[in-house]
Amino acid sequence: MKIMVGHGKEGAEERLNKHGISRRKFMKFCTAVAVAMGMGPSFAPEVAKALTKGKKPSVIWLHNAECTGCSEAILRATDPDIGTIILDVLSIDYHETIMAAAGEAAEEALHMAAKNPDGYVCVVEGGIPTAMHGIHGKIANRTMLEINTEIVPKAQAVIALGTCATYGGVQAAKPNPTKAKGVNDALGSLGVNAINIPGCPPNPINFVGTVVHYLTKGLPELDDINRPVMFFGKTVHEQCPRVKHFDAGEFAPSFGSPEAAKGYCLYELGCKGPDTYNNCPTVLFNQTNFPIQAGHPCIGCSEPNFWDEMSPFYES
Ligand code: FSX
Ligand code: SF4
Ligand code: F3S
Repeated sequence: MKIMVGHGKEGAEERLNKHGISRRKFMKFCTAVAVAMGMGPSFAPEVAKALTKGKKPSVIWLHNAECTGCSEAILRATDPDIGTIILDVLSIDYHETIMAAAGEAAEEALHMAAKNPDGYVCVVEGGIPTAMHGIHGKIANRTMLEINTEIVPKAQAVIALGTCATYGGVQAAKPNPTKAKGVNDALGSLGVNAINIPGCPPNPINFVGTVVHYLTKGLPELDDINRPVMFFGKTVHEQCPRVKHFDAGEFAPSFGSPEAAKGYCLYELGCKGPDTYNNCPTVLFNQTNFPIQAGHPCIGCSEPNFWDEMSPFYES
């Protein structure tokens, strides 16, 4: 069972065209990915090639304790419709949110995908509840811990997508009654070493860029908490459009104030941009906006334990 966009003899361009993604839009997206990867616009044709040519990697996409915002961020992205591109580029053989199959047929799809002789890549969303042998999260009468323990260590590459899968996320906030953990924390003893793409939600471009890097150059360079340096090498603050006001000591005193509207720094309203590593200010969501540009302080959503360590969110 496949849930991807059709994979007949027609080329990827025709398929994407059918879904309203013109070559122009596709190349614009590839340029955005190339720039986010730090490769410059001239790498765009390589991105396009990686996304349209060659064998499609089989992907098993697991869901654990989460809000599903990570999948939503990809599937709801517009201009271009990144979801369509992802579904065309990867052979997503199991994904609980979007697969047509349910019940035993869905279970069968998981078993078949796990037996793929060519192997598979695993994308994991959500924290893994580990208390009481994982009893707090079950799918098809198996704990998420059991499913992840079976599927993730055998994958050729593992991407932990979102702050929940990378570091535990909201369900790992104190007192963390389910003992939810990120993938590497929960499964590291089994040899799992996932690439972490945090963010609540993560930026879809960071996910696509990681996939493109994996397809063209292998695993990307990671920092000490397994984040690709190309996306998480700088703080939000270093790249922030309000930083000149920070440097000038110009701080917005309240939300909706004339100073906030003029672009003054949101530090006194609780901004955690100086302590948060992510590329939101340059990559933007939907290539349009990000929290600080929209007038909301950064709450540090891509940092480990941000619910505990970055709160209270509206105090500096
Ligand atoms: Fe967590 Fe993702 Fe935040 Fe939500 O799957 S990173 S709660 S956007 O959905 O896991
Ligand atoms: Fe730094 Fe936040 Fe101020 Fe931007 S709004 S300059 S990230 S403190
Ligand atoms: Fe998250 Fe801060 Fe970016 S809250 S989306 S890391 S601006």
